[in-house]
Amino acid sequence: MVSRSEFPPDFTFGVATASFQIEGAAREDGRGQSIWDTFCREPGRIRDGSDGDVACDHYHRWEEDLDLLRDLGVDAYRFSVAWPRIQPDGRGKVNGAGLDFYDRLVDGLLARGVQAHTTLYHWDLPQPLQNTGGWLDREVVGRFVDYALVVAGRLGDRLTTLSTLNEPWCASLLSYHLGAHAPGLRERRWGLRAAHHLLLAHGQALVALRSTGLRTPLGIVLNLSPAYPFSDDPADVARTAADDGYANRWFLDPLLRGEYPSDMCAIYGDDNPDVQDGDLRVIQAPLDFLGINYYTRTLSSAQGPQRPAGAEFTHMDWEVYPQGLTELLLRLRKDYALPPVYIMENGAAYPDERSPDGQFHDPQRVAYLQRHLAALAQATQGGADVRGYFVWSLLDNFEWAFGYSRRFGLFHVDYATLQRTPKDSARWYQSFLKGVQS
Ligand code: IFM
Repeated sequence: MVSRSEFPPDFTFGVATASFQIEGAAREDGRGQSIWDTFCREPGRIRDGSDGDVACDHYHRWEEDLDLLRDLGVDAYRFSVAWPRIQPDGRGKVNGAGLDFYDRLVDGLLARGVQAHTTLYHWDLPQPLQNTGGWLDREVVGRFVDYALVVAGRLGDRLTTLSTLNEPWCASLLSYHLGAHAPGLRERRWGLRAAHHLLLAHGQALVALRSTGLRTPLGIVLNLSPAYPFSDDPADVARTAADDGYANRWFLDPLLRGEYPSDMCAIYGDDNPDVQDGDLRVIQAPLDFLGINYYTRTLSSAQGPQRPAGAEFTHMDWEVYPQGLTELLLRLRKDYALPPVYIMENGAAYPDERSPDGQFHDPQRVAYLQRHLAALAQATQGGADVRGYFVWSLLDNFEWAFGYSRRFGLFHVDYATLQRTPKDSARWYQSFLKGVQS
């Protein structure tokens, strides 16, 4: 049981999406190619062999999608801007048609009484920048700052928040070390170098945006997965600290303390990134807010991550562990000087099927959302300064290396017809937002 009244009256509730996952229109109106267009063409990278060429066709159906948001009754919508629509070459010439699209989108949101929360980079790097090394090349930092200034210059006056990066862990370690995301490289030192350049790009963009007099609150969004020891065996406990360092502290510490965690630097040895004088001061530029994406925890052991017996798992094979959200928020409050927090993503994939009555009944997703909202309410009552919560996602969409085989949406998307159908979870969220107790 959770109700809206357990949250402060000005708490923001929304839903989130990202450009590559929903827009489609991959070659229209001057959009350039991104690293994900390339990655999708490489055999074996995407589980169902799909790509983002059409996705949910949001680029053409954005008005219909904004009507869904309005009817859902959300306060806010979080979306990302596709850098290749704004600068097809990743540098220099700005594509006016790309900027116009987001300009219309923001105006369309405001006309429907929905706040706009924008992310500048949700992983679709222009391919021309990858051709010169992508995030391995320090030069990209300056290109990101230029891009950030262009977008903020056009949209900034109407945005409620502006985030530089979504989940730099995914854009660096998952992509350059573990090889699961574009560009699919597999060297730890590359993952760490990419992470450093992403953090530097974030910090430099913050400094540059503030120097323009922009008043929009600025932040970054991290995916955090708290690590718990499988047992009290010292080897499991040591692995827990290392997993936490790899996934969480490697990003939290430089952003909020101006240093990389020394235990992890000792583990990484020669793989540590080249940190130049002044880099960490820039990375530590004050945040107006910290965005957190929470889905699950890690259960760490010396043998690798464990699956707890008797636990529930989503279609991503992620454990459903709501109390991890409460504990994470309370721990962060204790360990860091935290700015206000937004939960920028939380949600669950389940293999939704249309029932004989034509509807999508998704009780597991409803329960997942209820339980995580209750965990969040508990954290705020325990003193965590959280200002908003966004469900991932408005629509079923392109789930990266899983293609279209994982559905996170409140609205089902039929990829043959592109028809959107509300699932029970959409109706549940709508009544939660209206204040109905459930
Ligand atoms: O779909 C992704 C999103 O792009 C980033 N955060 C996690 C989601 C689910 O995997």
